[in-house]
Amino acid sequence: MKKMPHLATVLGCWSFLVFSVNAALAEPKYGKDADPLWKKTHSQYFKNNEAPDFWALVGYYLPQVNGRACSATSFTMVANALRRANPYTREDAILTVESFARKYGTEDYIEALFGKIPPIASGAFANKNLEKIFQSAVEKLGIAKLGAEGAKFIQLDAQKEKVDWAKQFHEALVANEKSADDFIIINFLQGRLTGDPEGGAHVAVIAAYDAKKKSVLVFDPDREYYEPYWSPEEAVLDAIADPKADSKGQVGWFHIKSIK
Ligand SMILES: [Ca+2]
Repeated sequence: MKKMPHLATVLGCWSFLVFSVNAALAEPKYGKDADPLWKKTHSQYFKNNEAPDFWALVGYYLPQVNGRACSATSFTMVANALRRANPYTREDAILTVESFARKYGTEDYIEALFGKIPPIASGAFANKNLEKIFQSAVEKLGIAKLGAEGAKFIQLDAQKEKVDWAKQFHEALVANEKSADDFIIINFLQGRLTGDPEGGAHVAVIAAYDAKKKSVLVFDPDREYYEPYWSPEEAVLDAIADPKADSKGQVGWFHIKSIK
């Protein structure tokens, strides 16, 4: 995440003002809970598993276009992956973050993404609002006939114990790994995984689940600073459940799926 002076907002990708700190430059880029893909720490996973989500997503792995666009970028990747088998013509364009937002976003969402005024008070990036936008988009894109079935925000129940959350998240990962007809987009505290204390509230796509190592491959759209990284399942849940991951206490993940 980063070091541009960014009027971060609890409603954007990053949750606080960030400025360059020279001392931080001596720290390694990745902490103990993030292994970048190039290290091949999970090479056996790719030898022994189909990795359906990874192969469907990798061609559409996008960088976020600004500090507010992590959720829009993550959804755009997923939408393209779910539309991959469409009978495209030469004239058909692949969805970009901007075309997704302008075609399927609401006026306040577009303003929150690209406008001059930071989206502090609009609520445009609240998870329940994003859920509505994603639901509308999957329906209009032909991904799901009923958008509400194609895009859901799975909110962790605050009344339940962490052990229940762990079970719920594990079951979601196992089910999601079975096919590229569905994807999980997580709302999480980025620094909990990368080790960078400046990494605030963020959104990314899960590209794979290594059940043997209980590890999650995160396609982080913050590509100016990160490549895909593997993180322990338990750490990813911690990052999702952290109260700082969402200003309204709506912690959880999005489940986007194709329903024909
Ligand atoms: Ca899947």
